Amino acid sequence: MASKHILVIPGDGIGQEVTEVSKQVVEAIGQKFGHAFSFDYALIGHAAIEATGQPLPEETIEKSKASDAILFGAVGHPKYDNDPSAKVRPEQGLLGIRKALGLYANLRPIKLFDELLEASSIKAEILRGADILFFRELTGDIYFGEKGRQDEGATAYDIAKYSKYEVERIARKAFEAARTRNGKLCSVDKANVLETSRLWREVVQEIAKEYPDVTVEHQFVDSAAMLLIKDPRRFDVVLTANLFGDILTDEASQIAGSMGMLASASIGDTVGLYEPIHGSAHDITGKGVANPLASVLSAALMLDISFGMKEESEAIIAAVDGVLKDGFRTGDIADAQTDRAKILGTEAMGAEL
Ligand code: GGG
Repeated sequence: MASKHILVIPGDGIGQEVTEVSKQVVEAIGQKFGHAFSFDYALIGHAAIEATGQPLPEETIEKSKASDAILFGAVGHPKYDNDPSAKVRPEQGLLGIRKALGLYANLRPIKLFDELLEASSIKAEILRGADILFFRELTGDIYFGEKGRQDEGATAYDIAKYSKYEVERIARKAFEAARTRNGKLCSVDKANVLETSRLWREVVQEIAKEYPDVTVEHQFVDSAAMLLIKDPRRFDVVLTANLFGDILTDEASQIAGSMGMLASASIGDTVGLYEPIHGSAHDITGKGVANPLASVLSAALMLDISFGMKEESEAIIAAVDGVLKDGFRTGDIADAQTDRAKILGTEAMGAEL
């Protein structure tokens, strides 16, 4: 019997609601397959600021390092969005934990369940069969460079920085994945304008020589953004930098029908962190209507990637497929054809799995 210790970091807003559902799904998998999963909790984001004054308490880092995997929710709170001068912010917790744990590769599968073809705002005939795996670099770029103000606050700057090493290690992960899929990789940058992107492209071209079986194309980010909507099936593995990956995957969530369907795995050389790509969504927090499936699919990634439990992971994906086939929907993935009686809240959707 495998024994795995999971740290649950629900964070803020709907993060708390959806993570509870995915934890219950992992417990059910434990019972069904005979695994002993133990759980602990830790604070991050606004919840941590309220309790400790810090968005990422030292205790959360220590518990993370002592765990076998992390099931993460979301961070954010509208009060900071309306106060741009706030020095302590929930998002610092998420960026900080990625940095502290060396989680440099963020895998974001854009998986379209057939039953949601009509829920997307993109035409079904363009979408059918779309299946993309994004590799978003997670610990560099403009997010982590020096930032500040000049001219008595009237000028602001954020410096984007990448080292050759940082690009190499994420590129290798993406090339390895492309090998196990369709042997196609698209690297997205802005090399016609940005120096960091020119380095990015040079390094990707260099690494590509180690993978002659992978066909590589380079796209500028503006063109990639357009092609994702126009012809999503042309993409397979997409490799990109931190900021571009953040933006493009929110856009790509529309291919899957909703942000509420997109899972992610953040990996590096130590413990993996698994989280839905959506944020804390305070507009729906406390209403019990959040879609828990992105978090549940993140738990499936955790079982597969961190624990090597492929069959268990596939059982979760099959359960998600099953509830969608049975016609159950949360509000974000319902369409005009949905039986109104089958529009469920967060907990009820979890109970159907
Ligand atoms: N679960 C994802 C989440 O909480 N997103 C909010 C956020 O601050 N995202 C910044 C980022 O992903 O870089």
